[in-house]
Amino acid sequence: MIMQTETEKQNTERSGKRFRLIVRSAEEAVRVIRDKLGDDARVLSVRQVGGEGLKRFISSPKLEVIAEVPLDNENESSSEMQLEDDRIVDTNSESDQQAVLPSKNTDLSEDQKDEKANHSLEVNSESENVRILSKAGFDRYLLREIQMWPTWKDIENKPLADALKEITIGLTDRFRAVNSQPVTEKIALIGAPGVGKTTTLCKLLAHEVFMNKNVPNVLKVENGNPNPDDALRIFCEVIGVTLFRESDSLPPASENNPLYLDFPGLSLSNLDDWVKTKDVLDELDVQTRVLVLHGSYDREILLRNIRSSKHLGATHFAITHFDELTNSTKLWPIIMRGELSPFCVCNGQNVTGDFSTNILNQLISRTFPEELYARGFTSYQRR
Ligand SMILES: Nc1nc2c(ncn2[C@@H]2O[C@H](COP(=O)(O)OP(=O)(O)OP(=O)(O)O)[C@@H](O)[C@H]2O)c(=O)[nH]1
Ligand SMILES: [Mg+2]
Repeated sequence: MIMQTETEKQNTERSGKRFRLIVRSAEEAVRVIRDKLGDDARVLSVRQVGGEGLKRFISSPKLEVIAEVPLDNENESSSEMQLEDDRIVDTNSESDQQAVLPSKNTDLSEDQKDEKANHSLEVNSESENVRILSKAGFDRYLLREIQMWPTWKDIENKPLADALKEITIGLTDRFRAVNSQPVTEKIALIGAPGVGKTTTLCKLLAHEVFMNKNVPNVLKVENGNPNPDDALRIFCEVIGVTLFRESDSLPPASENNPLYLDFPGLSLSNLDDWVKTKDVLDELDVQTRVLVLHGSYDREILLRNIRSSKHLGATHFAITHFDELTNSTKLWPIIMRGELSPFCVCNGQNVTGDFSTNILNQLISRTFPEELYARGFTSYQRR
């Protein structure tokens, strides 16, 4: 990592001994300079250096730092350090950290202060997996949660392929630990306007009719708000399902005659609507209250939806527009809070398909981009 160049050697006599460091981040530079060159070393320049050829596309630039140690402060370990550092250069070839080097007086955390200089390699490989994941678009909240797992210390030092595997196992275990409430024969789809409630309902109906060979019924609830039903009405006609607008004439719901309820959108800015909906659901004795979440909404909005849904006693969640997500990582931390049980994931506009109740599979298959698996695989081949 630290190499003395010819030019730098020539400058030695004049002002001190100069070193060139190729590091991945500002933090690493500060640590290496302090640990290996001493407190009096001073930074002369910082420059970003990129990867070569194809590597440019998968690795981000490193930082090249020129530091100088005053002559009287030079210690004998500098030459020993050289051998060791050559090894580090060989091992660490990629980085995505782009930071500006802080001054050598930058405050270091207690952890950093305790680190031994020779430990920097482990620390770098630890952050390498994190960097690769964040660069691949991994949700930062999920990343933070994973870093708090008791197994993280193991995972962070593993080769990428093994780390991905361990993360998958960790996520699967946690997903399975999430409380899963049973689905009853009356199922209401509720949520904010336009999130895909009616589309999801149609998908569920088609599944009931064609796959489960059941005879479902539908109740369209107005609840004081208009709930246009053209598409739903036509769809019900096409698949032979009866659409009710009043609850009085409803046949009793049973396992083979489940009742699905379609509600108008509930505004996040009007909690009263959510509370009123709870009364309707209670009155109709609907136990399964599925909050429909638009998968493309950002974390804060999704959490707000979940909070609002508490006012109507939501039990499950369905995620729509899953097809529009670049990956599923944003959803993991929300799901792992365990406030609602998983119901289904919707993957498109096709009302006779594009949905799955195997949420775990859906989430896992969209957690890591292909590119990461490919990289993990390459790291195996190199071993
Ligand atoms: N890409 C994609 N589009 C979807 C998905 N689910 C629903 N949509 C589309 O989202 C739009 C709104 O869907 P609706 O089912 O009418 O939504 P809603 O929640 O019933 O809307 P309101 O009843 O008006 O509150 C439609 O254009 C659907 O085709 C999905 O999983 N993926
Ligand atoms: Mg609707």
